[in-house]
Amino acid sequence: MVYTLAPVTAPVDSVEDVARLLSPDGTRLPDRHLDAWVADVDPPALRGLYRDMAVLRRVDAEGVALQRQGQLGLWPPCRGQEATQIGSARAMRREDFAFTSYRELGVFLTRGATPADVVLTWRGETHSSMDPAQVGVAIPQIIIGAQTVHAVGYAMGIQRDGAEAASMAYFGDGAMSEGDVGEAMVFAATFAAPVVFLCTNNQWAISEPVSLQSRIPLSRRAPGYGIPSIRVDGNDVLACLAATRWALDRARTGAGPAFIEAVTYRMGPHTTSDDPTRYRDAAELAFWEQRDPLARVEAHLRAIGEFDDVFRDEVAAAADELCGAVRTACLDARTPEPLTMLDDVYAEPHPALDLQRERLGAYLASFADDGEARA
Ligand SMILES: Cc1ncc(C[n+]2csc(CCOP(=O)(O)OP(=O)(O)O)c2C)c(N)n1
Repeated sequence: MVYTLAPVTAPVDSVEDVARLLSPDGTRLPDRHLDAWVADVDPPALRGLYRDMAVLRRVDAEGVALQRQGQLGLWPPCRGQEATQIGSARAMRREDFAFTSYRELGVFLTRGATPADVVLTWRGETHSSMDPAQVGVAIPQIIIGAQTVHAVGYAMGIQRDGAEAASMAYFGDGAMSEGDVGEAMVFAATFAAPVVFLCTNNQWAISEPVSLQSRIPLSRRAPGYGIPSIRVDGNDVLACLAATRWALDRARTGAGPAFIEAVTYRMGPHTTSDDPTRYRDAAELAFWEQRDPLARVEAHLRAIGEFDDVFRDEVAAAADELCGAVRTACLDARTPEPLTMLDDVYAEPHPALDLQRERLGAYLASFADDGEARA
């Protein structure tokens, strides 16, 4: 008999209660579960992870700047979350497929999104600038948690195809309060779907702290669905890489879904429309500044003699180049003909869509300058 008459109702555990391989000061720590999954990560590979994170940070800052200059309608910054995004995305193979929210810029870049992909949607020029099949990432999801259901459906498809691949569902701590996520986890567990749930716990869902939404660490919810889980330091790129490799390997080899809670922090606002100083205090920000994901890899690389000015300049040049291309893609954007937005809705002709196209066409024509169209 299982008794749950006294469930845990203490507030969420400490953010330090996580599996980690790199401490905030850059010390390499052993971990009996994670070590084997990053045994191949030598100094060049670690430098590659640092480069990815540094480039991501710069491109993210460029997005904020472009929004502030009026070139983009909105931008959801991911500063602080670089290790979670790069570590997990680098664990994926080409044939795996990711379903993300709007904040996973690092996942898009890692999967090969182009500079135009990064900005055109936020500029309002297109519904989605990416071709999901090419990038291996579904179009960014704005509906909180909806992508988890899509990821499970895709994983069940993989399973039926007998393919050795997996899908990844990225979502935030706030999404854990959504029904979709619960449904996704029930289906994933029931069908042993090859899906990895990666919950980026960045402590806040806009102005609501995670402690309000969850009495227990989010990773502890997964076993209730029959899904194994791990809670890792989301600011530790090595731990994120290791945990995701573990989870993806399970999924690809038929052992079913896994859940990762990456404990991190959103350093900036929720989006460029938000003012976090209204709901967060400076001490909290200072606490997380000390746990910066890039600083700890740099400290570690310096300690082992792998970080010098040449490398720093090389990383800066790579970031400059990509930021330049992103800015050019933004400033050179051409607004497409309005009717083309209906082009890719269905693969085959559809009468309802034809009617919509006709009506929209007539509406647009009503703005024409010649009196004839207006009459
Ligand atoms: C179904 C749904 N409800 C509400 C919203 C409004 N909304 C946009 S972002 C957000 C907070 C999401 O927080 P979290 O899941 O922690 O992700 P984060 O933004 O922190 O990455 C909310 C409630 C939405 N987009 N979709």
